[in-house]
Amino acid sequence: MGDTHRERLDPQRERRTAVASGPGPDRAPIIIGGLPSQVPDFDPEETREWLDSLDAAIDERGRDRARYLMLRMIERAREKRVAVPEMRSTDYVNTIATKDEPFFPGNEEIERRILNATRWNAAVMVSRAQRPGVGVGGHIATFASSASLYDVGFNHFFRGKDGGDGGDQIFFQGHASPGIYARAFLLDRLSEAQLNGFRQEKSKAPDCLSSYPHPRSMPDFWEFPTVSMGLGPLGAIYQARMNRYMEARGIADTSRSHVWAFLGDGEMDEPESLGQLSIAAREGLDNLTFVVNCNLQRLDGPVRGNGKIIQELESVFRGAGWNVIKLIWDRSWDPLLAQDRDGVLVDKMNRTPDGQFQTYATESGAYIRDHFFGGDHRLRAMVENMTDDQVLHLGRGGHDHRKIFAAYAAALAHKGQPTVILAKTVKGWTLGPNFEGRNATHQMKKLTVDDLKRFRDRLHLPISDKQLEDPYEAPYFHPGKDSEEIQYMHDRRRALDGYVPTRVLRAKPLTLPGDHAYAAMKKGSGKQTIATTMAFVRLLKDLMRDKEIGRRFVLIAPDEYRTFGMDSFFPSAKIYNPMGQQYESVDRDLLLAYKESPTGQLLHDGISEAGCTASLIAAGSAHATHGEPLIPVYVFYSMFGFQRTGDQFWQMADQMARGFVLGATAGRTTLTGEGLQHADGHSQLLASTNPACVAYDPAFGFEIAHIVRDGLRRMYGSSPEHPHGEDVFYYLTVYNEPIVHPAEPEDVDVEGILKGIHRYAPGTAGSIPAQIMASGVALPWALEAQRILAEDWDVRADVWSATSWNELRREAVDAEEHNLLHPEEEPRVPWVTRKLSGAEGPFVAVSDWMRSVPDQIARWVPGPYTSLGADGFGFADTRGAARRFFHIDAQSVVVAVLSELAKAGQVDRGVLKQAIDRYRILDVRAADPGTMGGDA
Ligand SMILES: Cc1ncc(C[n+]2csc(CCOP(=O)(O)OP(=O)(O)O)c2C)c(N)n1
Ligand SMILES: [Mg+2]
Repeated sequence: MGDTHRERLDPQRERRTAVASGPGPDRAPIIIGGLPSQVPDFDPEETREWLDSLDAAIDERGRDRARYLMLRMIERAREKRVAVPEMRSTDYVNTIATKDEPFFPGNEEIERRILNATRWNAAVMVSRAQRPGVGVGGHIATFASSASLYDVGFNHFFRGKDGGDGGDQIFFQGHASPGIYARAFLLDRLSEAQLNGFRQEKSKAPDCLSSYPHPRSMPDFWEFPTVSMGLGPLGAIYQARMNRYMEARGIADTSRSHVWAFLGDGEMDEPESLGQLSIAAREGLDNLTFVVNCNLQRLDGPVRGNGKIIQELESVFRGAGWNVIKLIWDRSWDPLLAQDRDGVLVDKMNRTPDGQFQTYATESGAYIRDHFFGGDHRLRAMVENMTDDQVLHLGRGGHDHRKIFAAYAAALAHKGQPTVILAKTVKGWTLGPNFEGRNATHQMKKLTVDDLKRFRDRLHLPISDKQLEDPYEAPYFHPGKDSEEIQYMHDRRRALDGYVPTRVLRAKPLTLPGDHAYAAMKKGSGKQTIATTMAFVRLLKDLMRDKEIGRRFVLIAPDEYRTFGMDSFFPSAKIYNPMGQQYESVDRDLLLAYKESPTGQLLHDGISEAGCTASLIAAGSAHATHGEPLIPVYVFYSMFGFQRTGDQFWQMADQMARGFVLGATAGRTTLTGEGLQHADGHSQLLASTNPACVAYDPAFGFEIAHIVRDGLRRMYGSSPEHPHGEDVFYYLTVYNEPIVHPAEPEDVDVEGILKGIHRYAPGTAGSIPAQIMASGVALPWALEAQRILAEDWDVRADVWSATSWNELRREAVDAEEHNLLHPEEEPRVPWVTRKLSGAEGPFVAVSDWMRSVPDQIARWVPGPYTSLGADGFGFADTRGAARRFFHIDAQSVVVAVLSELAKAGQVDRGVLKQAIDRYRILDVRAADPGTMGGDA
């Protein structure tokens, strides 16, 4: 023990350990953690012998040789299942040894010709879109760098949907879209007119193409929107997980589906790109492959000029538990690496920063000979017999079909872990010296006549100089329908189950539950007080019991099931976990025990709203992806929905995903005690900015029932207008304040509930007419104001429940637009105007939202209109104090109504001061504190 201790303090030994972990002190350690310090050395003698051998190897053969031996030892130890710590990164060479590359089954010559035609057409399409008078932009250099990565996928791996299942799910790098269009053109999937309509979606409609992958713009083509950096990788992880979930729950056979995500190396800086890697490893998603196109550049310049992005990503992914395949060098390096006995070449590769490699990509063979190979006589000797041209063409792995094939095959064969392929490429590859590796290449869109000629020569295309005289009219190249190339492409796609990308709708409409499922909601809550959140959960329980659709519900929450009273689902529906529950749950004896199961229905994505939203999107588009509709119900703190993951909701809208999104704990004053960060007074407004989002702010259970029923009908039912349902999703804000839910009125106005407003309680006493509109949790305040107004001020106010300010506005805007364009027709009166016409007196709106929410309809209210709202930051206090502070409580509504009546001359102005004093409107302490509870 004492010896061991002394040894550890021995500086000589420290030095030797450091040397053993790398050839120089500047090298980062390759073993994380080193020796476990609490493990005693039982045989110091033997240890000493091993260390002496290592020292001898270093002294006699040098550090590089010693390092090699050490790495081999580690490798052997792993083979023999000795648990040595993971290495964080490996040498800057291909992970797959040349001898381990499988047979390449393709015809390289034909594939090269196909690729050349694709490269040309992609660039020409973008360049044409730059012609004077159009100038709509596009990207050339990105696809130029990743063209082979896609082509090998298309020719040998990506599965289409003709095999009876969902095929593969492929997330294409957004701004590589020109290449995907160019390939579809060769296959006659897109016409020349469509290519000419690139980025001119209205002016060239219907012959047009969207800038990036947008399913909403091209619903038969694109499946996954990706161009908002970071959302593609995040979405791909959860798509792979959703595939597993659907399989485990017996909803679809996804066993042959593989998820491919093509990503940029710059894109990996987004927190969304890397933030959820661990879930993919934890759940063993070997149905997922990331291909990171490491062209070493982002938009402005190098991704890691002074460092090495491939090495950095290798560490990150490996640390997260992924299988990492580095694809750095093409086959022309193989003979050089084979000669590299001293490791000088690998060492040079290891030490050269990315910024320098980028410069090599722009330089001559002579420069590379001098600068890369020049520093060491052994390196110089390696290229002695090569011409400058040969040195120049020592290429990168991401452009070598055979090596790409080997990497993809290895990724598919790898079991138990997701794989990332880090493929090194040159940005702008084959586009010539003005593009390749240039810092500005990302945004360069115009090819000059000289660029075009060089490019044509490089691609060996039979296009004459004359055809290139006007660079904006450069012709597309198609080798002919019957050519060997095109036949080859079709053959390959036939063998791989059809064309990709393809989006199809083949889900059958669901048989939706009838009245019985909603019966309980109709009855109200009797004497019991429950929050609207709980009312929704009760309805959900009833719907989940339905034989037809019950199993299609996918519940999603970010570690908040308990907050929302949904822990009651734990023992029955269970939490999805592919590993099941390998421990005895601490609460196993309780009725509501925590229960994980491989067939669980609930998704518990941890505290990750981004992860949950990605699950929501994958589930909500399963009707298209796999032909099996799922009904996701995602419940979250309303503050952390649109505000935190608004871009993903936009992605959801683009992907035309459907489902129910529940902003629970809504309202700026309703979640007592939480304060500034939690008090949501604006998510309805944010929701209004999303064109696919149908948002409601219901007050009572019976309203929720009608809204959910209609949502199911619109999204999952079939109508002549929408045989496959509508591409919308529902946002409902629900609150945590317990109230008594009334039974549904006999003459309930269902149309009003669904369109956005219904008269819930006409005034019955008082003589001066007025109108109060309220939504959500504010309904009881309005009813209380109605009572006070009648009793104290002889005012007869009708109370309206505004279930959707957003929908009212949307309809009115449509009507206005119609009127603008059809002056000859009888003007359409917005529905809200019609609905409110005939209502007497001024209108006062109140809600737990900022005023902008009800103000959305101001233009169309037929009469004087004002609103009360919770503008500003929320804070922690009692509900009563908060509502008095914002002047949205019942007494404040009374004062507001009187104020409007005074303006109209219907009451004396003098009563206003009286009312303010009587209710102590300016004193937050005078307010009834209201009910308690509701923290999280
Ligand atoms: C969230 C987001 N921020 C910024 C952009 C703008 N943008 C488009 S491409 C790009 C650079 C991409 O670099 P990289 O990921 O390395 O892709 P490459 O083109 O090099 O393959 C940027 C910043 C975006 N599309 N999304
Ligand atoms: Mg890049």
